Amino acid sequence: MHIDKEAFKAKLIANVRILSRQSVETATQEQLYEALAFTIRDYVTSKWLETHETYDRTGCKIVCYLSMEFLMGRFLGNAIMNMTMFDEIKEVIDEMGIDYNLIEDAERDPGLGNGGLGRLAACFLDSLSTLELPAYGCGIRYHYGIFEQKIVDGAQMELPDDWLHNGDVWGVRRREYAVEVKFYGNVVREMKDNGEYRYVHENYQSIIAVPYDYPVVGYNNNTVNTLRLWDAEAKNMFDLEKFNSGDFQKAVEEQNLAKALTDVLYPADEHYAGKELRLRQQYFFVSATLQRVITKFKMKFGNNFALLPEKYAFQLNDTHPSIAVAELMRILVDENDVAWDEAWEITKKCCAYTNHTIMSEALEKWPYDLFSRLLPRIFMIVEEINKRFCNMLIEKYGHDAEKIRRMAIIADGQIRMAWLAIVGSHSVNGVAALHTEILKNQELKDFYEIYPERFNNKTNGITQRRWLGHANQKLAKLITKEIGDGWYTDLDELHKLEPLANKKKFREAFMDIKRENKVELAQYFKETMDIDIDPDSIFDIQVKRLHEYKRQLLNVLHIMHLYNQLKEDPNMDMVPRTFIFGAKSAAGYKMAKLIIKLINKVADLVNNDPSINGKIKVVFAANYRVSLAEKLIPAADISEQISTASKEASGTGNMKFMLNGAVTMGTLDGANVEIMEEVGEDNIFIFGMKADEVIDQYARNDYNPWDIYNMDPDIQAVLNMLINGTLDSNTETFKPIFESLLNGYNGSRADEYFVLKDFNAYAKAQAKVDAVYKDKDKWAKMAIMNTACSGKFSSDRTIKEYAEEIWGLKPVHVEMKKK
Ligand code: KVW
Repeated sequence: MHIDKEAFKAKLIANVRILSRQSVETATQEQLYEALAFTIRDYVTSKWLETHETYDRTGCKIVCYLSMEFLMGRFLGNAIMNMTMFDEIKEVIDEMGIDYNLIEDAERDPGLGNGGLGRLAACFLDSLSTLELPAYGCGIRYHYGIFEQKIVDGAQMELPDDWLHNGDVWGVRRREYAVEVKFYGNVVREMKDNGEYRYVHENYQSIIAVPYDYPVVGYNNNTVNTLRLWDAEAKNMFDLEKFNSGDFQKAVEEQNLAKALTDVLYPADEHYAGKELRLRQQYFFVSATLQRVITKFKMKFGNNFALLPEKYAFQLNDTHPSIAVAELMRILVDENDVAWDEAWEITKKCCAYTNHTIMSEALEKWPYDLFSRLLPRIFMIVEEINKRFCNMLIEKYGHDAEKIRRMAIIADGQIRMAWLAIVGSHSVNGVAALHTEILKNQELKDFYEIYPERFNNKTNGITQRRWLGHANQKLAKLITKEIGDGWYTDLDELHKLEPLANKKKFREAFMDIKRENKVELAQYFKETMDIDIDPDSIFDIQVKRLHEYKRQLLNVLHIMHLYNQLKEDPNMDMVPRTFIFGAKSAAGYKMAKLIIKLINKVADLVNNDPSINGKIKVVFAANYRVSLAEKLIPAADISEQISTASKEASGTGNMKFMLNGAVTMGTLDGANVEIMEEVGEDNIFIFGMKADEVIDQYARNDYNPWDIYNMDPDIQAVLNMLINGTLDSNTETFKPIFESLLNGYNGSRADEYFVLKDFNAYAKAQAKVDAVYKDKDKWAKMAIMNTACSGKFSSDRTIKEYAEEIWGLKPVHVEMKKK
């Protein structure tokens, strides 16, 4: 988009003055950021208004992506890139003597999510806007995002993430769309005029849901969709009646209650804890979203609810918003007098559910009493859904009591949210081909048997705009120079790089950029951690949430093994390697925290031992988050994707690394399987057990890791380091890790994730990396092939599949009216 540079400059100067009472010369980076963001927001707003005017005028179908998490990353740079204003803005900023990068860095990184699931939601929104698909992201405006991680004496410390501290430039409070959400109380039955019953919720507590809208700018088009995040406010602060009647104290108390609701994101990834506040958050944003949608629907289309599935689709991001199934039934049946059967058909047509994990500890199962107390009417509706579903099962299977107990939505005093989501949706999808097969054949077999037509796969993707265009501007420029800029909206264009892998000049240019990115990262580590790393070493990176199944432990045990080898033979022939980790652990996940400590203690040992000649370095990059990922990933040579096969549903970090020319070291798990299909076996390092072997091994239950420990002196030496004082003078510190690997810990199986079973295969694959890297040409070809073959993993491809196969959603072109 072309801008009038002089007009832009004037607006920017005015905004610095209005917002901060400063001049460009005296303003801080934060103040300059705020002023620039406001200036850009003005351009965004014109398109935003036009987009919604178009949606209203055409009455088009809209998808609502319901998610507890949106890990958006910084807005400013992304908005500027997607508006294709970057070059001009950069020029203006340079002319004004301001360092553009410092301004971008002054933006707080809004961490309203834990990891892959929240980031996927953000990539999807970017693709929806770029593909001109009408969409809302619907979620919660947490006042505190994922905690800020500090490392103190090797251990993780959590600090609050006060992301709203400097204000909220991108959020627009929409007081006029506030809705009431009701909790607790009781339900009474009333006779309607026609002799039927109506159920009425009484004696409830109210919270007001107020939406804040954030713009989601499409790439090089006029579409600006909305991320709508709901905030909680107290009812009596709202309507001032109670206030005037003197109940000030009560109003303030209520305000505190309301505030608690949206105060903080639950920082546990793939872990269900059964906390009431979490269920309150879920119902709060789901109810607010659906109430608002139905109000809007009625304004546009009247009470013909049979039309609802043609106008709205609700995608449930995991089971977290699955209460939507019951809430939509409540709104239709109780509030709009739609008959149950009709409402049920409408609900199923509107809702679709995405499953992201088979990890049993992540399954949401709410205790009956908690659920019925908090949401008495919703509970009744779930009971009715369950009754009808079980009757259907009895009709189909006779009295196969075991099967019906397994499949019932309510059983063992719990409400199984995944079952509710499946029964109440027309689509159930997994997030990678392997994952979907495991769902169909194992975890959700019973449901696949009755509803085969509902099951489908949607392999995850990532947006190339943020993960290449913004994160790796040098590589983006080189690629555009060679093959044009079509890849911004059609990532398969990258295949045109394949023949260039055979051109020496291109290989050099490609690897020069990789080296520059490594130098920049080395500088960052020098500045922030005062650590020296060698840009000519292999950058081997594992960044993701800390989870036992993701096996950061396998990586660090292998580093300890390399260290032992170097101690024995300091002249061992190996390419120097820098192992980089980034990972947050849930605050209460003891084993994960201990693994973080282990990585840091190994780093202390290895980095401070001159006898190994700097051959290996270990860096734990604290506070891993989207903005740090944007620095790390472009500098990677090796991408560690080493989860126990069958456990990682998809992974999306794997795709970001591949796009940036890193080679995957991985198991055949999640989307790694499809990455190998795309890039070819020769351009990836695959090792270890396969998913079916893992599943069979669990079933046989005859694995004894002691056999490995006793037979393998290398593994024995490494494990002994955990308990012999090498790493920590307190020999008890890492004992739980030793225990969990050999005997099982806290009721888990011994080496539940097959770290020892896969160790040798991993070490061998890592030795192969070393050998291949020595051949510079060969490595460059592999790296280029990874970028060239990453087209499939664009979230544009994923979103097209959702739009066509699940939502029946068509693009709506937005045209700017001539001023
Ligand atoms: C609770 C999750 C936050 C709170 C998942 S599965 C479950 C959760 C649960 C998050 N996150 C991850 O989703 C990603 C996106 O589909 C997958 O790539 C990843 O494999 C999966 O672990």
